[in-house]
Amino acid sequence: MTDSDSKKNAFLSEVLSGLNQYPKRLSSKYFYDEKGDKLFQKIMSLPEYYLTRKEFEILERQHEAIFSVILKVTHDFNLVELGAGDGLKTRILLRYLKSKPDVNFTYFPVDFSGSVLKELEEKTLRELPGIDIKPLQSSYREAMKLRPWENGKPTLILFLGSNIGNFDFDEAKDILDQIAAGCQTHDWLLLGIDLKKDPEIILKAYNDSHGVTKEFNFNLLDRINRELSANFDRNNFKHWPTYNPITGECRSYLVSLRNQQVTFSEAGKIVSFETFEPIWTETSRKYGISEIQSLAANAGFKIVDFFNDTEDYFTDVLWQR
Ligand code: AVI
Repeated sequence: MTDSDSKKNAFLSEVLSGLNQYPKRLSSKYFYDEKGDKLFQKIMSLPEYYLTRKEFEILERQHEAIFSVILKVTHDFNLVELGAGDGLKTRILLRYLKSKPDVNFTYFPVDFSGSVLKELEEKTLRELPGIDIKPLQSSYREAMKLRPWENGKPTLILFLGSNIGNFDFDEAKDILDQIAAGCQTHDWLLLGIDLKKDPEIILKAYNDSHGVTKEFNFNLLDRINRELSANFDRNNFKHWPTYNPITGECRSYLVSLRNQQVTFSEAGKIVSFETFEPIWTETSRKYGISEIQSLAANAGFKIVDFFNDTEDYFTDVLWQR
């Protein structure tokens, strides 16, 4: 079996098992095909999607303060980025590090999407020629198991962009445990977390006026149709984001507007939907400070400092093992 066959089989079995669950659920990791990557880039530049803008502000204004902690200890380290995406924000850090002649580092961007990684490598090398960059196409978990960066040097792991928010609470704890297990004592983790705030601001970020987030959600159905020979009709579903201020979970659903059956012709399977039955497609969790403190303690990290934007919408919190 080729690599692409086994990826397709894994996709099919995850989709079918999710759609046979109650409530029906699809993993948001499958949002990111070529079209999904482009839509997410568009989302990041939307006025309502404050997350990227706020994290940009933090890194732009506070990168020296963040690195002063690390450069006090070492001038020769690994910079690992989990879920690197387009790497645009990280280039602020790379530019700064490259401007310091006495600093030596290797950049290991990790991402699930091969096309995104390729673009990131090209752009980084175009803008910052000579950077030592070693991309790794992998999930976070696999990367933390493989750890190709392990060379005895101290490591700073970047896990930015509120990517941790896309995991359920227990999964997030599990990932942080795995990150901790793959760290040496004194290694650092810079974790980008979206903070709890006015629910209206949060909800608008996931229900933008241009309908890009809606399109991003629907693209999952298109992708399943394309890659798994299914026949979802997007006109029969509604994009429905919600925010729960107690759990901090912003969830996206696709709600079936009628009693219907969807056929997976190649696999010979049929999935039935009742009228108004939802598919839960994404969680984007927001955290409070005390929740962040308990996440750190749980995984065995000390909090070094919180680096927030001026409105306290978002934090890049620096932890040390
Ligand atoms: C990638 N991730 C942090 C984004 C988020 O905010 O949860 C994905 C996203 N989903 C809808 N809009 C953006």
